[in-house]
Amino acid sequence: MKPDLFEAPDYYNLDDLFTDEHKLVRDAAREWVKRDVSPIIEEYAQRAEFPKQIINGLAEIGAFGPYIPEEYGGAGLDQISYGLIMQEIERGDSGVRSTASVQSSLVMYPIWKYGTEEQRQKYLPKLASGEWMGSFGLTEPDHGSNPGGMTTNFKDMGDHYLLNGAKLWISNSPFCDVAVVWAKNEEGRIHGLIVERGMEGFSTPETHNKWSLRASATGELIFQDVKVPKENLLPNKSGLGAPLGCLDSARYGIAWGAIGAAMDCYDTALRYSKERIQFGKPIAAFQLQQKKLAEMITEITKAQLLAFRLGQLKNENRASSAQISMAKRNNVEMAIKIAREARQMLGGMGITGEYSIMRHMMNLESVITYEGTHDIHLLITGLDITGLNAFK
Ligand code: TGC
Ligand code: FAD
Repeated sequence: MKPDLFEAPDYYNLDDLFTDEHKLVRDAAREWVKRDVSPIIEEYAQRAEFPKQIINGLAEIGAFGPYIPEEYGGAGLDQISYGLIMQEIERGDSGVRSTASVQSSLVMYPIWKYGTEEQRQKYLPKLASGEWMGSFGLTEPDHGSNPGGMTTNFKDMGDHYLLNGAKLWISNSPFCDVAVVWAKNEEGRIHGLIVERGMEGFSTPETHNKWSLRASATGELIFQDVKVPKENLLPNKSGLGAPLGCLDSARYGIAWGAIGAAMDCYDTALRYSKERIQFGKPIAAFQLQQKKLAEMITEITKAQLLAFRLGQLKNENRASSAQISMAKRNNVEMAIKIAREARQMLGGMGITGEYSIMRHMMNLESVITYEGTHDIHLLITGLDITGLNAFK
C-alpha cells in the first residue's frame, strides 16, 4: 500500500469551533492511525483478519469508552471528542472503528448506564484498557431490522438464569471475552445479560467469506443451556428501548466515522488526480474530474457541520434518536457515494489495494446496513415528521 500522506480537508474552518482538547484528541488519533493502522490494514483486510496488536493503541488514544467517566477507566471526554476519535479511526478503516464502536457504545455504555456499581467496577476498567474485549448480541438469524421479535430467551432457575438462543452478525464475537446479550424472560420482556467466555454452552463461531469489513471479525453467539449468574443481569433498564438506547450512541459515532472514510477517499482522489497525466494534462484539470472533487468536498463539509451540531446537542443531552438516525443515514450515504466516485477517478488503480478507496467502498456496504439499515433510518425520519408508523 502507498505511504499514508493524508491531509484532512476543513473547507469551512471547523477547527475554529473545536476546543484545544478536541484538537489534541483528534490529532493524537490521527497520528496513531498513520503510524499503526495505515501500514498494516490493507494486508489484514486482504487476509480477512482483525489486527489484534492494535488493541493497546486503541485503548491509549481513548477509543474504548471515550465518554465513560475516568473513575471507570474511560477517557471522560465530551461527545465531540468521541466523534472525532471515530472519524479518525474510520479514516483508517471502518472495521477498526467497528471494534471501537462496539466496545464503547454497545458494551461499556449499557454496563455503565444499565448496570450495577459492582458490574461497572468489574467490567469497565478492563474493557477501557482493552484487557477484555466485548461484543453486543441483538441481531438474530430471523430478526435483523425487527429485533423486538427476538427468540433468544432466559428462564429463572432460582439461583441462576438459563440462556438459550443464537445471535448472528456479531462484530468482535470470535475473540470477545464478554458479550452483552439481549434476551426475553419468561414474560417476554427484553433484558441485557453479561455472558462471559468460558461459560458452558456458550460458543462464538466466526462468519467467513465477507467481501466487506474484512479487517473486523464477525461471528455468531450461540447459547445452549448457558447458566448465567443472576448478578450478570443488567437491572436498570429493560424493554427494546434498552438496546436501542445503546444504538443511539453507536449510530452517533458512525455519523462521524463515515466522514473519516469519505475524507480519505477524497484526499486520495485529489492527490492522484493532480499527479496523473492523461492527454498531456493532470486529470484534475478536466472539468468532469473537478465536478466530482467539488461535489465531494461540498458533501463532506455538509456532513461535518451536521455531525458537529449533533455533537453539540448530544453534549446538552438534547439529541433525539431521530436526529441521530438522520445523521447516520446521510453521512454514510455521502461516504459511499464519494468512495464510488473516487474509485473511478483512480481508473484501474482504484481497484487495487495500493490505495484505500476500494476497501472503504466495500466496508461502507456494511456500515450502510448495520446499526439500522438505510431504509430503517429513512422510516425513522418519516415516523418522526408525520407521526405515522410505516414499519409495520
Ligand atoms: P418501537 O415500538 O418503535 O420501540 C420500542 C421501544 O423502544 C423505544 N425506542 C428507543 N429508545 C431509545 N433509542 C431509540 N433509538 C429508540 N427507538 C425506539 C421506544 O420508545 C419504545 O419504548 P417503550 O418504552 O414504549 O417500549 O419498536 P419497533 O419494534 O417498532 O422497532 C423500531 C425500529 C425498527 C426503529 C427498531 O427496531 C430499529 O431501530 N431497528 C433496527 C435494528 C438495528 O439497528 N440493529 C442494530 C444491531 S447492532 C449493530 O448493528 C451493531 S454493528 C456494530 C459495529 O460493528 O459498529
Ligand atoms: P433485514 O432486516 O432482513 O433487512 C433486509 C432488507 O429489508 C433491508 O434492505 C431492510 O432495509 C429492508 N427492510 C426491513 N424491514 C423493513 C421495513 N419495515 N420497511 C422497509 N424495508 C424494510 N448486529 C448486532 O446485534 N451486533 C453486531 O455487532 C452487529 N455487527 C454487524 C456487523 C456486520 C458486518 C454486519 C453486516 C451486520 C452486523 N449486525 C450486528 C447486524 C445488523 O445490525 C443487521 O444486519 C441489520 O440490522 C439488518 O438486519 P438484516 O441483515 O437481518 O436485514
